[in-house]
Amino acid sequence: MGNDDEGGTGNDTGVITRTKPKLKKPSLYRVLLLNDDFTPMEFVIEILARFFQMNMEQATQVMLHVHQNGVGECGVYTYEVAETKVTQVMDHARKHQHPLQCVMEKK
Ligand code: TYC
Repeated sequence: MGNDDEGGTGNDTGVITRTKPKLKKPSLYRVLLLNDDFTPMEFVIEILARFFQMNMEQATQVMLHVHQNGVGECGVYTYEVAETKVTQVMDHARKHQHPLQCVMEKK
């Protein structure tokens, strides 16, 4: 009884009638920006617009949140996308010699 390959109807007919694919949802990761005393506000706004598709108003709000609270969320992504965002931000910041830090954390 209770064939795992049957659908969720509870009718144990022995007929395989899966309607619900057993797909695991991917884990999600927050990409966070950390405050520092040196990276210019305009540079952070530009990063948020360029790599996180924010408009100027959103980018300014998030930048100010990080400036005032020490940390803030840029977006939530699957592992590889989050990792790519972190790398893009860190590479861009280093290229311009700013100490900006970007990290990811599991939700
Ligand atoms: N604190 C910075 C300044 O006063 C601005 C800043 C905001 C830096 C957000 C980093 O993630 C950051 N110039």
